[in-house]
Amino acid sequence: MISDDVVQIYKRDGVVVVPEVLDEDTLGRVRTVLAGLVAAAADVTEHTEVYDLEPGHTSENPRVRRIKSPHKVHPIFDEIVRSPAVISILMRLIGPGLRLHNSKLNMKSAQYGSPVEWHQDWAFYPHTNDDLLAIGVLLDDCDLENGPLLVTPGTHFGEVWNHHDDGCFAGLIDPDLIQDEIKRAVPCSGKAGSMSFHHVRALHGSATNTSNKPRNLLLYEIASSDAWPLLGVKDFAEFDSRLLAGPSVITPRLADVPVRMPLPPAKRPGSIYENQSSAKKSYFTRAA
Ligand SMILES: O=C(O)CCC(=O)C(=O)O
Repeated sequence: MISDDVVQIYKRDGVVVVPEVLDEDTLGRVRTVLAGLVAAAADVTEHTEVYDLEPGHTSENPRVRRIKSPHKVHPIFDEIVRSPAVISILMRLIGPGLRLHNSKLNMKSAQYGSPVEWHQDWAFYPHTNDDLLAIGVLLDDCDLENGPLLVTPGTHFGEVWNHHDDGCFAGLIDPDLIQDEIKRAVPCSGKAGSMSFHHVRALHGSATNTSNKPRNLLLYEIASSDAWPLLGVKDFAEFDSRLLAGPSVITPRLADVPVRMPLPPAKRPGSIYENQSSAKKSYFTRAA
């Protein structure tokens, strides 16, 4: 599915976009499921296990910022991450053993979709080794206008920045500390159905969607199966149910990697948007 060149780009930059992996039929089915989920958000008034809501959400005008763990919400999201096309790419990048860590669907609706402040995923879920990545499935055509994921090449080899504010985890980096890296960030743009792959230590963020086009991004966090979460495994059967390829592993591989624990926990738990909202400084401008 991907050439050696694509694998080399991922290893060098810590980010690569593979064009149009998801077919039109699957895209259409996902959009129908998503429209149903957003309509059903009319019944909720606050964040739930499924919904993270945008500021300004009402039952007349439901505004969803994120569907949490969509693989638990509808089988189509599990089907996509287990599809032969996706598994074959993952095998080349971090295989052969693979485990789904989690999934999320960041909506970034036209005109107000919220930004995600600069961070490294590694600060949220450190593991025994860093063979982890996030897949970003573009559910809409995405360009500089509608708030693409921005990733800074090469940062996956560097430090893990402080993601704390006022003594607690806040899920973002003080933008003054990373001005040069922000300037070097590249957009993960492409046609709907394309997929970005970014390393768990790669610095990234994304701006408010002020355009008239939606930017829905389905994200899967994937670990090599010998990478174990440093925050622990609460339910081993559930942990193993997320294996995507290869056998169960009880001999984690320990690598010499920089780590910061996301503790004490965020003052505002629930989602990255909530975590980041407690910080004093932010980089991106929010919709009015
Ligand atoms: O939706 C985006 O553009 C950013 C996604 C992200 O980095 C996250 O949710 O952790």
